[in-house]
Amino acid sequence: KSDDDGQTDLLTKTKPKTKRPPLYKVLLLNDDFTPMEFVVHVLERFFGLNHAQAFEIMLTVHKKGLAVVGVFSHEIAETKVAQVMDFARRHQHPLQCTMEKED
Ligand code: TYC
Repeated sequence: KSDDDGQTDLLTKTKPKTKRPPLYKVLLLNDDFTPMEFVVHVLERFFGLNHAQAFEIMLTVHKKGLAVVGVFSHEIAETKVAQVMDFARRHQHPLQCTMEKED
């Protein structure tokens, strides 16, 4: 073999480390005041969910206290959180949205 460098499989090889950027979960938190229809609208508008998917996730947040609404790169997750927080604030709803690094 012409490309044999003399190394054998018994010797340590350096792993080609092509490491992927970390992903972030975007979480929606429950509260007692934000109207359910507003949350459904947020999920349709900023997360591209259809009405049925949006309603289902809204109900999960309402019942469990929070839910993951999507997983994104750091930059996209930050943008989603900012868009939701700004939209909620402008409509004077206390809806909270946050992000968390995926394990
Ligand atoms: N708990 C709210 C209500 O009963 C509805 C709600 C759902 C609020 C999801 C926030 O992230 C949320 N009106």
